Amino acid sequence: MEQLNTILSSAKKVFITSHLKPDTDAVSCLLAMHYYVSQVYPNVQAAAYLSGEMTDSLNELYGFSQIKWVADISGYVNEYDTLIFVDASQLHRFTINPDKIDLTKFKSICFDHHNNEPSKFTYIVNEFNEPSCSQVLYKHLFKERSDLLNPAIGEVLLTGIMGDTGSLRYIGSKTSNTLLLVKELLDATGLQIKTIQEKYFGYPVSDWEIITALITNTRLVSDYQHPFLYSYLPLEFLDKYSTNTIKQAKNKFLFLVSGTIKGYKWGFVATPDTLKNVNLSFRSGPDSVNVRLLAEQYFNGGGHDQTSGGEVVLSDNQTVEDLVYKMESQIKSLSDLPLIVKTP
Ligand SMILES: [Mn+2]
Repeated sequence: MEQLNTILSSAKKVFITSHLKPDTDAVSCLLAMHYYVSQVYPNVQAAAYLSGEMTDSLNELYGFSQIKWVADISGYVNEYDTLIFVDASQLHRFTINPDKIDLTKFKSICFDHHNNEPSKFTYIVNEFNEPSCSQVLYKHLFKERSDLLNPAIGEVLLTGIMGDTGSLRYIGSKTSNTLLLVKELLDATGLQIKTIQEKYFGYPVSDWEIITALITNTRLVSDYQHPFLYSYLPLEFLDKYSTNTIKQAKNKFLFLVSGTIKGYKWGFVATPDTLKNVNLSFRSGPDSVNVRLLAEQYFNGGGHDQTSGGEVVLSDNQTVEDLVYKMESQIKSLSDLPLIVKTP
C-alpha cells in the first residue's frame, strides 16, 4: 500500500481502465478506482476509459457518465504518466493492440483476481482466491477508510461483487469471507440485495422475448442415463436481434434454468451466430456430465468441466431444430463415457 501511495502521490495524469468486453465487476472496479484516486489524490487528473461499446445497463452506477468509451485504449494512454488496470492482469486483456502500449514507459498499477501470469506492472495486487475484483479493491482501498465510503460507492462495489458471484449464489466455503464484506457494504449503503438485483441485473424487454422463446423450446430428455434438457433458437432470431443480444439473453436463460429442474443436472442451448454457424453452450452440475470433455470430443469446443461451449456448422437447409434433435440422439448413443464431474 505504501508503494501504491508513493506512485499515486507523484502522479500527475492517471489513466484507469478495465478489460475488453467489460462485465459488471470490470465496470464497478473502474468506477471505484476512479473515485478513490479522485478523492485521495485531488491534485491528480484521473480519467476512466473503456474499450468497446457502452453497456448501459449499469448507467445508474455512480460515476458511470464519466467513463470515456473508445474504440481501443492504446491510442489514448500516451498522454498519461500512470496507468491503472483493474479486473485483469494481462495487457492483451485490455487492448487489441498490446504491442502499442510499452509498460516500461509508465508507472503502472494493477488490481486483479484472475489466476494467470501477469504482465509486468510496477505495482500489482492479484488475489485469485477472491471471487470478484470489486471486493479486492474494497479490502485494500476502502475498508479502513470509512471516510471514503458512502452509499453511492458502496453500491458500486456491491454491484461488482454480485456481478461476479451470480448475485452471491456461487459463494461457498472457500469464498464465504465475501459475505462479511457484503455485510459491511450493506450496512454502509442501507441497500438490499434485491434492490440491486432489480436495478442492475433486470431483464431488458429484448432479453425477455428471447428467454420466453428458449423456455418454450425447452425439451426434457428423461430416457437417458444422465437426464438432460436443451433448448434452441431458430435462425429467424438473427433477423430481429444482434448476436450480442442473443448471447446475453441466452446466458441469463442458462442462469435461470441451471440446476433448477429436479432430476435434470445438465443441458445445453443452441443459438445461431450466423445463418450457418450455431453456438452451443453447455452447463452441468456436480456428479453429472463433464461438459468440457463432451464439447471437446464431439462439438468442436471446450471450457470448464461444468461450463463449456462448442460450435456446429449447419448443413444445407438444416434448421437449428433439426440440429438439436440430431444432437439429442447422438448424445443418447454415448453410453459409457468418462464424463462425470466428481464432487470436489
Ligand atoms: Mn472480475
